[in-house]
Amino acid sequence: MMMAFGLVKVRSGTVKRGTSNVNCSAFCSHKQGSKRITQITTCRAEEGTSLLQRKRCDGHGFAKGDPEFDVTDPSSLGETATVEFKKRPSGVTRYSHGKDGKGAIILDMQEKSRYPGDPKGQCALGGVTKKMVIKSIAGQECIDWNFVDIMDLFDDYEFQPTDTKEAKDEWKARPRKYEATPLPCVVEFQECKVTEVDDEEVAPKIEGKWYPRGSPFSDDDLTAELERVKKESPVPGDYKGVVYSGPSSVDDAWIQTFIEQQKEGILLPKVMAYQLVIDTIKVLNTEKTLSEFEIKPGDKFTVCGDTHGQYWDTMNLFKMNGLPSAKNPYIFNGDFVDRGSWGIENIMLLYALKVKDPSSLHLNRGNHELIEANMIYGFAGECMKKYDELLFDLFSESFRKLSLCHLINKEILVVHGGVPGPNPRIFVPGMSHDPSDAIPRNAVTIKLDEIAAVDRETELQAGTYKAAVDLVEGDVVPEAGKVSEVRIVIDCIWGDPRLTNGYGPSYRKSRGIFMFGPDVTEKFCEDNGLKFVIRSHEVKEDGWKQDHPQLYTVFSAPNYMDVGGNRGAFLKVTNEDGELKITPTEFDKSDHPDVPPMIWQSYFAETHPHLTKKMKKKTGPIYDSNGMLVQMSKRELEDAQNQWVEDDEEGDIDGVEPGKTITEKAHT
Ligand SMILES: [Mn+2]
Repeated sequence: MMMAFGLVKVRSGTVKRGTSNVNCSAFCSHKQGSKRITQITTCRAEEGTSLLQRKRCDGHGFAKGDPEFDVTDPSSLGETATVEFKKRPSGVTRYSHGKDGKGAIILDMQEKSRYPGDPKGQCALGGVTKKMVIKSIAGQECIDWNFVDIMDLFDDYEFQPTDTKEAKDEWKARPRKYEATPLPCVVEFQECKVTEVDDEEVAPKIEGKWYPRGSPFSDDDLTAELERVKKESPVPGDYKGVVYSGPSSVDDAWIQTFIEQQKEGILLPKVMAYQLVIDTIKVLNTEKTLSEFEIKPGDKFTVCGDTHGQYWDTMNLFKMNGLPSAKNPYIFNGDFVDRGSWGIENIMLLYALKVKDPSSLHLNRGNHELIEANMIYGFAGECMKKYDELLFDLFSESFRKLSLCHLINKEILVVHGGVPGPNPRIFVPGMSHDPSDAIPRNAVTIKLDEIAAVDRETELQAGTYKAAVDLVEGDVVPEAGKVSEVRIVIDCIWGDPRLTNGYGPSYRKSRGIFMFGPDVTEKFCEDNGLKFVIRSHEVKEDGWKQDHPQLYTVFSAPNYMDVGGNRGAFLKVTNEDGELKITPTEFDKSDHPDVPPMIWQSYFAETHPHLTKKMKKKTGPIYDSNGMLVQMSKRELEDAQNQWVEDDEEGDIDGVEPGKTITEKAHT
């Protein structure tokens, strides 16, 4: 029996929410040299125009919450104002565009002349006001042109002192249809009716499109899905691989054959894949948020870190250290999928081993066992390409049932990210990792039984993180020791250690995730009677690191993303006459077929544009968390721009209330 969960219960709508969705998103790909760039943006431009304009060097362009207007509708237009400009800039600090990327409206401007001859006072003196659109430039009617063309023709911008020479050169060299109009020039502006956009509005679901399933599967649901797939997708006649017909069909020989066939690209047929995931759900159902097991004197177990779809490295790890068995038990500490391009192969092998013998392979949930991450970093796309959308929903269900941590001999806690801390921690966004950045308001250690009591079956989304650091209204200092379940979940799967004492904001996401110092680890271990904490979640040069005297990191994806240059590692824990000892083993990358990481991300973006607003390629200059431009060389800028980044400013999963976890607990 499951309990009503978490955020919905704890927060019940009284919390100040973070950002939410805009009304729609545009999606566009274009060629840049031989490289195909795919951009996701939230502007309402027609395809190919004015994408991510807010990041233009001139600072103009559409941003979330900008009003809507339609310059092609004459009834929305009013009085005009005409100004002769003798200098640039005009004093307008931000233009945005309207429907279909057309028109240029003034959203911000200097509203007075600060001294005689102030060029930035030209607009204000000429009677131009906010919410006017540009009607014509030097006699050229352009009111309904594409935004970028109007901007290029008027050329009304100024470089910021922080703009690099490279950024300026690149900006000047951008392709443009119109050169800047020579000065002096006469520009006509016209009033325009606008519709203000409700920033908190939840995007309506689009009929006929796939959305992640927001409710759990009952036993009957699972049976019905399996029956459906049996009918719709019988095993192909030419399938030559292992047969999965339930946990008892898996033995050592089955596993060996399965490993080999996946290497050859032979996946389990759909109906068997469904059955394996469903059986895994049933096994995980019987496990706990905090699972425990015992290592007897003379015995050992192995802790592995992130494997991230690097199937060839996982196979190598098993080759080195043996397959899981009663005498050789393992914990895989989360992040099995995403990024690497063999997430399905990796997780299917782990799930087959899990159902074969649940007590010889233990699994923890990582931050990549979340729908939010899987829709950004590839696994959703991979699953849909190799199987289908419903199987992805089943995977998500299985991920929600994974343990958050494992406790070994009551002495070692294994958790993906970090140790949970008090709530709230005051967090000043964008500051350095200074201990005073985040001050525990109540210095109470979270106890293991509190972690064990957390209902782990939840999904987090962008707004959840922010909501988890916002204070509940009227509850400035919560009762000592009371920490929301969602806070514990976030800390367990997202936290990172740091070298200095105290807590600080993490470099991950914009807010709501913390780093913790050696003093935090020490106190957590002392108050919980622990000897060590083992976590993963961060790439380390040698595949492992003793970050704090009582805290180890282990990471098992060598040459992470094909470029990390790091080794992988696993940690062997042995019981020597009652004393637990930790010994690392490092290993190098394995060769794999010539398929780069992250290929499934683009596939998901192409097939599910309505869900891809949260991922984008960085374009234009790079800003830090304070919104300041980061100075970097052209090379560094190119590298930075070539990375997919999570747009966590852009909020939550479509159709779900911002900040809420998406799983509604319908079970009784
Ligand atoms: Mn991780």
